[in-house]
Amino acid sequence: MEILEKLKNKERLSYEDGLKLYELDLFTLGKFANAKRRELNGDKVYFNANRHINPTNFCKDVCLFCAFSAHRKNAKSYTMSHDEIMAIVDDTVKRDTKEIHIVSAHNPNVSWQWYLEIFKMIKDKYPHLHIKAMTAAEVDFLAKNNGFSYEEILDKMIEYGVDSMPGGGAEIFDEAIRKKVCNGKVKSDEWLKIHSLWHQRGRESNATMLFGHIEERKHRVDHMLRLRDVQDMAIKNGKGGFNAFIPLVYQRNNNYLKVKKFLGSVEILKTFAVSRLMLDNITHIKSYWATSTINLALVAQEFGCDDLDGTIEKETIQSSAGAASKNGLTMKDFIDLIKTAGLTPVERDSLYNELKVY
Ligand code: V47
Repeated sequence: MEILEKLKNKERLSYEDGLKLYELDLFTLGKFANAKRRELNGDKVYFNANRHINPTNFCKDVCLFCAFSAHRKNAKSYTMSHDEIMAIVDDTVKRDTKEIHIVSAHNPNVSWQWYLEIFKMIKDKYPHLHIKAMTAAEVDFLAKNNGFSYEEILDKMIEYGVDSMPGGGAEIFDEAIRKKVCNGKVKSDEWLKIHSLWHQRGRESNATMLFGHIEERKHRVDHMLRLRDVQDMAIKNGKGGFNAFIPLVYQRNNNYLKVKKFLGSVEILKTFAVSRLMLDNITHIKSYWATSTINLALVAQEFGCDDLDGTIEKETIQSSAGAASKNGLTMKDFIDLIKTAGLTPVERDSLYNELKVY
């Protein structure tokens, strides 16, 4: 079979190959994905000590899959004061948190300074904390809402202390599906352009894909290939790039998306494995435990993934839609679970420098 030959020869895979990968049985596919994972990351499972903060849920956009933003089903809108945000940071640093992951809704009632001064305030007090903040959807919103170019917003982010960008807002790049699930939000080519501009500034970011809703396999493969092209460009330029690809499993509660058929574990694992093989130029594939459950996230470590994300402490976006991630996990949980799975726990920083191998 031609696809098996290509896998054995470690050839770069095309769109058609991506679809053929899905046709393989899970164990054949998993064997190749695991081999690639071991070639890149050995038997290490990465995680970090992080804290998620979502400063506001008031959003001008209505994404049908979202249960986090304030809308009819979740009428309670909030916007934190900077003091409230700082109190969370003051508390979390006591537990030796290394990364603050900040994602907000697109709130037209606050200024661009309100968004960006959060980062400056944290950096001034805790210069050692890594700030992973501003999805490309937020960059697009701040730019369009305030008459700035993407370049101007990205430069301001650097000035105010953002270290790296999270992968949110990518959803699914196929324009027809995107229009159905999140019409009005940052467009696919804009999302890709924003990350590319960030990479040109020598900076690193992540990339997500929301799957298991109304998209099909072909849309997932297309999504991966658009990211692979952007990463090729970063590598060619010798600057910045994507650290990790994060396939987010769609959570079904409290939102407006009418999904008839939900994915089973086999299709979820296949998607992790396909992404490991298609994205030959992105070193890490994260099975984000909040959306895949910690149990499947651990199994996924044998199917191409090498990262679980972090302790999180408090999670709002996915848990609003039904995920069991509200209160995070402890470092001890991670270490014990990874060891029990027969793999090597590695605490990393946000850019995948190894801090401690257990
Ligand atoms: O883009 C919204 C997703 C994302 C649902 O970069 C949902 O390290 C599942 O991007 N079911 C934001 N997902 C979170 C995000 C992220 C998470 C963890 C790590 C990183 C990283 C980034 O949350 C959004 C959207 O795709 N989301 N609603 C839902 N119902």
